[in-house]
Formats: sequence, structure tokens, C-alpha cells
Amino acid sequence: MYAFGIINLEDPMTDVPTEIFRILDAAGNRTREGLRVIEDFVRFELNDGHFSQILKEHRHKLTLIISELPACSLLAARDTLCDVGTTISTPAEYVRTSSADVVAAAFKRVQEALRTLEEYSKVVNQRLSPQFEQLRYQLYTTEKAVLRTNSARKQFEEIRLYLLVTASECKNGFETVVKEALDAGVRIIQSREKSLTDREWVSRARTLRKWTSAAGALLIINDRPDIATVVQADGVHLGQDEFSVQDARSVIGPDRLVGVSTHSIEQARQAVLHGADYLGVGPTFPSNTKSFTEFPGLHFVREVAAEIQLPWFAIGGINGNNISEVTNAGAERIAVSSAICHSPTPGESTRQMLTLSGIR
Ligand code: 3NM
Repeated sequence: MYAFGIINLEDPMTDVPTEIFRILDAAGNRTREGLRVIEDFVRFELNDGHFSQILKEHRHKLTLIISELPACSLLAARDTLCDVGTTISTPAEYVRTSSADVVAAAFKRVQEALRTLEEYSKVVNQRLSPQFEQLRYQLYTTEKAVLRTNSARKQFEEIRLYLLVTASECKNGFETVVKEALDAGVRIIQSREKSLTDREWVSRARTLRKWTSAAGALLIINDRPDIATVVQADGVHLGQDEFSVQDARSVIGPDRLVGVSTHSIEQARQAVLHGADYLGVGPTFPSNTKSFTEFPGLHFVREVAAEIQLPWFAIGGINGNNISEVTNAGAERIAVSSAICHSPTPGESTRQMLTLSGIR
């Protein structure tokens, strides 16, 4: 309607004071520039294709909404030389200790500017305000996921091999398997029990808590946020049919980890946006531990490697013989159960996998 910046003299928009356009022009520029600051971070520092795409979509949406405002009125209202705010600054504006700090501030600026657009656009065109509002809400989700990805990458930097333990599956005994695996370098253990009573599971998990704490390793409880809380585990792992991330957090609190199993790239993208701390990506191969009818396989591993930087573990039938196929497909982290639990020499199997995969 205003594609050429021509204002219809009978249009009610001619009644809009110039100051409103001046505000909208400034807030539009602020939003666009802030989105670029964030996009540069996810693209060049995180190397995250999924977030880069989302930021591009945010920018595109902003451009579409702003194109509904008369471009010539916005430009005509701009008066940077006489802007009383350009020389006012606070010392805090110039202090950023890291790029994460820069990006966190940029998210806040973008959200504030969107709120300005949302409020003042009401005077010009009531249809636009809810669109700015929706974009602001989307930015809240993106902010949380980007900042989480950045901090989870630091948290998982040294954690490359993930062991799922079912006590009855430990051919060499529960204690031997767990202690040898920890000694050999496993830094995260999941307690995965399907046939124990709750009391038995809590007791096993408490034992694991003791051993993992002594080794400086993380303990995760499969499926059960309540047990994770009771035994003071570091987190809970959820399948696609279990609790949502949000519901699990309502039990375990904001600080414990939530891992999510994913079986397609779309599930992986969703889990990132829903606030997972890490992902399981599989099944890569047929597994002795859990049966599946479909195997997204190495193709899925390649897809995730190409676009997701939240820490993720390839899982499903991985062992010393095929681990290099998985790392060659782009996996930097591996999760296994039977390759270690069924091994007569669990410590050796752990070391062999770490050496063969080059992930240590
Ligand atoms: N979840 P193993 S694969 C528990 O793809 C589990 O989500 C998977 O054990 C998934 O290393 C799997 O013995 C089994 O195959 C992992």
C-alpha cells in the first residue's frame, strides 16, 4: 500500500504527528541493527545454522511489518543531527566482557525496541501492533535457546562419552562396570532402569551419585524428574513421549540439566527451542538395549552436525567397530550402553572407544 512511499492525502495517516514516525523510524533501525549483532554471533561464533536461519527469519518478518509503514514519512521524520540522545551515554554501554555479553545486551535492546514499535504503531496502524508483539515473543524464545546453547557448550566442553547404565545389563557387575568406565574417562552417566521398583531405583541411583561425584562426573536419571530430584542428580533425560522440558523443569528446578532424545532434525530443532541442555541423536544403528523400527542413522547425524551447536550425543548401537563412522559423520560426542555394559573389560572398551574415535 505504501510500496512507493506515496501518501494518499485522504488517508488518516496524514494526521499522525511527525514525532510518532520519528520514534518508529528510530525503533525500527534499533531492532534491525540489534538483530544483525545477534545474527553475527550465531553465524560466526556459534556456527549454528539453525539459529542463523531463525535470525534471518526474524529480520525478514521485521522488514515485512515495517514495509506497511510509509517509508517516506519515516525517513522524513528522521533528524539525527538534532537528536538529543546521540550524545548521552552511560559507562555500562561500553563495558562488555565477552561476545556472550554483547549478544545478551543485543537481545534486550531488540526486545525493548520491538516494544516501542508495538506501542507507537497503534497510533498509525492498529494491525501492526500485534505483529510486533508476536515477533517480540519469538525473540524471547530465541534468546533463551541461544544463550543456553552458548553456556551448555562450555559446560559440556570436556564431556565426550556418555554411558547409559542398566544395573542388570552389566555383565561384569554394576560396580565394576561403572567404576572402570569412570576411571577410563566417562564423564556423564545415565541411570536407565526399566524393571526396578522406585525404591530399588532410588537406591541404585544414590550409589551412582556417590561414585559419579567422587569421579567429578555428571549423573542423569532417565525419564524420572522426581528421582533425579530425590537423589540430587545433575539432570534428567527425556524421550519424545515423556515429560516436556518445561514440565520436567517444574520438578527438577531451573539449574539441573534436561536432555532430550531426538529422532529427526525437526525434533532436534524443537528440543533446542524448548530449552534442552543437550540432545540424544539416534538411533544410529540397531541397538541391543532398545528396539526401534526406524533408523535415521548416519544421515540424521550429518543433518544435526550441519546445523546444531547445542551439545548432542549420537546414540544407538555404537561400539568400537563403528564409532569412527559416527565421528566421520560429524559427531563430537557419543552415548553408548551395551558397548561398555556388556563388555568383559569395560575399562578397556571405554579407553578403546575414546582412542578410536579421537573424541578425547
Ligand atoms: N535411546 P546401545 S538408542 C536408550 O536413539 C537409547 O534415542 C536411543 O544403547 C535413541 O548403545 C538407545 O546399547 C540405546 O545401543 C543405546
